Amino acid sequence: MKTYSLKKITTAIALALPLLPGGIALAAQEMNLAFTPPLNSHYGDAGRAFAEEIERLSDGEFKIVLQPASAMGGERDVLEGLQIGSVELTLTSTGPIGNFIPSIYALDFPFLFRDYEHAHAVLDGEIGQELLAEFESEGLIGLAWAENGFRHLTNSLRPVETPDDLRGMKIRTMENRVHLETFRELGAAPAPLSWTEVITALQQGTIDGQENPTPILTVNSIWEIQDHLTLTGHVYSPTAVVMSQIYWDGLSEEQQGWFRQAAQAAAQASRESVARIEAEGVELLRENGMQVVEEIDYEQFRDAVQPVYDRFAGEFNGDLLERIRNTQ
Ligand code: EAX
Repeated sequence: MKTYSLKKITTAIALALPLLPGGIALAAQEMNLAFTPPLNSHYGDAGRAFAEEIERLSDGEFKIVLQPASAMGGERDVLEGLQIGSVELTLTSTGPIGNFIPSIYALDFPFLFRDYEHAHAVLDGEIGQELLAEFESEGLIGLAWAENGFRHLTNSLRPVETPDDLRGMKIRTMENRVHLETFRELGAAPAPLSWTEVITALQQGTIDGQENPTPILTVNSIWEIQDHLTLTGHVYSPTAVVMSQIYWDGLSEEQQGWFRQAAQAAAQASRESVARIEAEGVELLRENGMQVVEEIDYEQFRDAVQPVYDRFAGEFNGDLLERIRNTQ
């Protein structure tokens, strides 16, 4: 006889109860939405938009509990949590996703996206939907592409204008093979670390620098532990809105439609938030004492990372990289 995990039984009951005759008002089905940045961030804005939209569409049948600031662990831990059903939903960068779904690494190649319009055209188009569909092979449901932003480099040693300035610098990267190789090719000494360990590692000097979009730099007051900012824009960082397949399978088709719609609202809110924060972000970082290198020798950086394309394009679906480049 087929056995059902307690988690599956309680989920089934919780989802079936509102259907009871006599319209007994029952407690909303609570679901956690975990992410690493704090609540007052572009991720918090996305999470709030998601929560409001799902409660509106479900007429209060579902209640989203926001779990910011790595309350449920780093991005990789949380993705594993979704796979076993200990977490329902997450907003995560693509940092650790390639380890689960290798084709997602295509989004992590350096200097691949020209600007935000290009990134949105790719992610909102055929390619973005194809990649979201691949999540299911890992017990995850890719609902939508929200935004983290173009990543820039910070460090506590010296201004970085050329790859030579990076030589030997201990740079934290996300737990991502393409990012690791990118900084190795740029001459740095990259160290893959979960975001949950970065601030302490910078404070203790075990790493000299890190790279993140402006909204992550400002919300974490990075000027307190980093002196130099270089606007490299070396990688576009999307944020995936992901649900545990265990919970997804317990939803009706109508309810699944609500979660997709709420994920779209989260994506839109995050893009608006990133644009708003970026409008004043660099000035805020400068006002707080960071030395800012606005212009890099782009060709030098682009040439230095060419081996990453040569090495990985074969492994991570090189055609996809071509299709991304050709997307208008
Ligand atoms: O998703 O780990 C990172 O640097 C990410 O940009 C951060 O966790 C937000």
